[in-house]
Amino acid sequence: MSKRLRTTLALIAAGAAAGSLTLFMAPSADAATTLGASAAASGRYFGTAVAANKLSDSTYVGILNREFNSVTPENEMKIDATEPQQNQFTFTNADRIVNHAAAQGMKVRGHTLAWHSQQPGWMQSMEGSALRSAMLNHVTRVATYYKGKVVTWDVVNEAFADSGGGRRDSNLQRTGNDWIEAAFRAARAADPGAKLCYNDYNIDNWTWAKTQAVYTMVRDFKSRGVPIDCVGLQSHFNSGSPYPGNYRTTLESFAALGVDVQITELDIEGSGQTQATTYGNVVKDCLAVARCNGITVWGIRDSDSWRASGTPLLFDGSGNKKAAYTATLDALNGGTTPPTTPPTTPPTTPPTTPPTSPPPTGTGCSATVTLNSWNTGFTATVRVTAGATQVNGWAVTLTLPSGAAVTNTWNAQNTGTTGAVRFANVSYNGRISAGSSTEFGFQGTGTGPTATPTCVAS
Ligand code: G2I
Repeated sequence: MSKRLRTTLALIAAGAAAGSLTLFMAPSADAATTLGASAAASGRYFGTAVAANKLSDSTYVGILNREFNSVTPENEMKIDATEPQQNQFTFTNADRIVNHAAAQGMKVRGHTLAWHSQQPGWMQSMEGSALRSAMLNHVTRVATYYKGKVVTWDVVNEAFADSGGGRRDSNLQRTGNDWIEAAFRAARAADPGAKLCYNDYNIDNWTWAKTQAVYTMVRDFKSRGVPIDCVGLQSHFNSGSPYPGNYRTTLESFAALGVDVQITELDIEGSGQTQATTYGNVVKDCLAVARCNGITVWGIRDSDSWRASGTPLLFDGSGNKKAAYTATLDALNGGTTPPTTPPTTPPTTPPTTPPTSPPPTGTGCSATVTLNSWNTGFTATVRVTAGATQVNGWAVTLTLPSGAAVTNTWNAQNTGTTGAVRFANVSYNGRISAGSSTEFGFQGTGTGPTATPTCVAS
């Protein structure tokens, strides 16, 4: 080999190595590819409600362990579950969730210590000072049992009326207006290390009387030194209670009182891109507020939801990621989804850049492939270009040689991994204006595709 050729090859190899370095240096590959790790990259958590009786469902647990780093027992820490008979406490089901979370390194949100609903029969029939004592005893006993294990408690849940800006009538409210602060003081005394939240629904819209009433209470608590650390916005959205355009204002306003804000029971009824866009907006609003430090969705698959018919969650009934999932993940990652896994074997041959399809003509779209190959695998960068009119969605089909297989894809969703593999746009890159381009990529084993790709626009 001539010296000149050797030098040229060395330079190309260096360039290839440098090219692959950007992949290796992609900020913590995991941080970009799961909800929990992506949220953790900005110091937040991403959680879900969990039902103890589903911990034997392998699909459910697989998604739980992969995607989430916080859990809220959906029903197992409620008063009827933990104190079914007065002064007889049962933590079996709650412990199953807490132990699972501990084994997986997940945080636990405790839900909930004092609530007008899901009271055991003995409590429902109590009133006055006997009820006040029983409630404080419950708060103390449960918070003490979980001391050091529950990071954040929903101390009081849903204490405000839906309209009118006042308290909800309940047996607890009738023990005296100070029942809420009494519950917070008891929780602080029992577990001084836990964050203490007031949690409610329909406090998302800043202009609503209920939101203002909770805001006024929190401001009063802070001014008088009542121990409160956070406000939980349940954020159950549907057509009757839609995501409000002033949601970020609400988060900012509560945070400005000196408390954290958490989105505690998020679900959004709907489907497709409309639902996905709303999920993305909720996440962006939280990320825009420094003290919005975590988001919990109220279940994993649509079929796990208390509103299953409204398909309000991030995974479908089979456990597949929905468009809402992608929009949520993208928003957590600041709008883009970088490559998921760097190549495990560094490139050993120079990259080739053969355009494999003609430049755009007329309507529709076209695609070109750039391959970066090594002896056992390749990465492919595919450039999708719109023709003379805007494209609103696209799908590129590439045929892989025999023996080759796609191992991961970024900025597109693939169908199939061998032979003719179809790559469709994801939520944020379907629209390409006339003559413009977008890129996606994938990694594979074996030899990369050399046949001309086809691109279909929609
Ligand atoms: O209603 C949605 C949520 C509103 N905010 C407070 C949350 O605690 C509440 O969660 C829901 C659970 O998702 C449901 O699973 O709370 C409901 C009432 O506590 C839960 O429903 C109950 C049913 O009413 C019971 O009949 C059933 O035994 O779930 C129980 C366990 O499956």
